[in-house]
Amino acid sequence: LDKTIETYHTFSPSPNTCTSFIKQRIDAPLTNIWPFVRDFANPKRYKSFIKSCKIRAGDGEVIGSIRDVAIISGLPASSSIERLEMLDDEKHILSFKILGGDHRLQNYCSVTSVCEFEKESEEETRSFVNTLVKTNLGKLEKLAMASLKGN
Ligand code: A8S
Repeated sequence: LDKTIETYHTFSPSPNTCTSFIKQRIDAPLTNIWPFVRDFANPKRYKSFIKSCKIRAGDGEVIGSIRDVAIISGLPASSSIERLEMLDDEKHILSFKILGGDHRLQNYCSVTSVCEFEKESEEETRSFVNTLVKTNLGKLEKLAMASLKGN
């Protein structure tokens, strides 16, 4: 993970540009996440602000593919032209650059990567104990209800 971040999410600072980095934890296997991220032709599947998208060059998988994205109203933008820079199904990285369009971002480059985490042992311990205690409490409820009817 750290290596991926260092290699693909770090940029040498150029003057007058800024960078940002966001992490999102998703409690689902990588196989349920990566298909959405890798689908350069259909960004609308998980991006909320997109109205529509058309592939203008390439097939959406070959590097250099270009998409025309239409943005929903209410934002200071109406369109974006984006070029696929990297699509790595082994490392699970997708990257694109904005070539143009009607918006205020200049020189924008996006890198999205997906990586799987070990379930933390604290979480595993908690969920193990919770299963046992919930089973016991379920039995306690049944006992109490039976005793209620018996009275
Ligand atoms: C992405 C990330 C961004 C997309 C932005 C930041 C954009 O599509 C929207 C509004 C804008 O003003 C710029 O991964 C632009 O898509 C929703 C049109 C590029």
